[in-house]
Amino acid sequence: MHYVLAIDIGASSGRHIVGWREGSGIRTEEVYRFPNGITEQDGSLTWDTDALLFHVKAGIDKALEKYPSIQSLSIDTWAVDYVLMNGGSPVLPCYAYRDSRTEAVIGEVHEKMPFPELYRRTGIQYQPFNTLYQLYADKVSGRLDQADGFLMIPEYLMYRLCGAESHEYTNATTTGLVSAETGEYDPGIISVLGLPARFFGPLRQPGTVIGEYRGIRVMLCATHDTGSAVEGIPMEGCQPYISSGTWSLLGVKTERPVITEAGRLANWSNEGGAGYNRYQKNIMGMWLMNRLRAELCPDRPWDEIMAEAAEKHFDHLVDVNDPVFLAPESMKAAFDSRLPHPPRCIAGYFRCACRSLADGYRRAVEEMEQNTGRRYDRLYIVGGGAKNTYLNRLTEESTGKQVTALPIEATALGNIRIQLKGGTDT
Ligand code: LFR
Repeated sequence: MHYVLAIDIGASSGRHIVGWREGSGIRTEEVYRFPNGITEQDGSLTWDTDALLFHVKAGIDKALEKYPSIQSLSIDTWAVDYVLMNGGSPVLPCYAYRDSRTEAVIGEVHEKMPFPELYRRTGIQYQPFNTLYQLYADKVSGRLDQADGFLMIPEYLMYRLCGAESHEYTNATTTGLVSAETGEYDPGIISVLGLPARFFGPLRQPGTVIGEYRGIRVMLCATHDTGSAVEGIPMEGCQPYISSGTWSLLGVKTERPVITEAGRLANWSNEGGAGYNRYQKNIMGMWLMNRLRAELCPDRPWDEIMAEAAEKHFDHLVDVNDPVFLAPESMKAAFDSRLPHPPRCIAGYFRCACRSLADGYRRAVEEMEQNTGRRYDRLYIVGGGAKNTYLNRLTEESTGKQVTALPIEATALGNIRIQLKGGTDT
């Protein structure tokens, strides 16, 4: 049997899932799961890369105990964040994208290259945390002077397993530095921003084998988790999807990037997929509800919270993509600051979050249809958020699309699927 191991790490947890073909489908078994989260260090938000590496290795040990003949493994994580490298060693800390250090430099970046020009070249949405702003902040602080390169988080973890430094295409697109035309780093942007050219080598495609760890081939999947998630959706044709986790990524596969003025103004992104373009929008997602729950009712089961939310009478909405929700100290206070009056009970906040999300999905679907010039009748929802039946119902009502909610580990499945297709060697 051809067994492969997907290591899928999200902002709040990671998992090791073994996969293999059976009949015409793919079978999977989760063998290891571990927590992840942002760590506060000297007033900054960071990732604990040592803890991640520890769990990556512990999970591989576990997987090998049960499946000693695993042939390949691959790691995907959230996008945009990276580890600076110097002579093969990390230059820490590894900042988390919700840290606010980029705020001070965004204006300067846009003075050097205005956002419309960045968008024309890359097709990548504006997010204050995009890698180009983070690298520029490192340049301004002098941190880049201590580094000879950078690796995105999954690349860093795989480097620590097999010793090969590689740069993978799907995740690279989220840096905001990759040309939509060539699919390689855009030297024009890099030189205008004064970033070191030596940091930006050629990109490798998902499916490339880069090395070996304990006899297992280390292969690149779509190392951006959303890239793997889209590959993991069992979809007929090209229908819209929402990959619903910490973020809700709503989009559709297209052959080529769609770069228009309307798309730029509504902040649509063109991110790399496993052989196609992902025309996609970031919507704040389960983050809103996860933070509300952690703050207001950490011990209450989700189904109870949602059942109560569905019955309340609080119908005000917020704009879920308002930056106030990105990293607030109190999520409740963030909602209060955007509502005419606070909900009278805790469930009211969750009702407001769900209805506002569904409304955000509606607007995004309308924009997507306008910008691509196509109409769609279905909407696939995958990932942990697909379990929220109340939100699924609201989404179906607000978008008018037939919702197919698949509470599957689409990201791990996509990671596995790419590995099973077989690898090309570097
Ligand atoms: C989802 C995701 C999104 C990206 C965000 C930050 O996990 O990868 O696609 O915009 O995290 O990296």
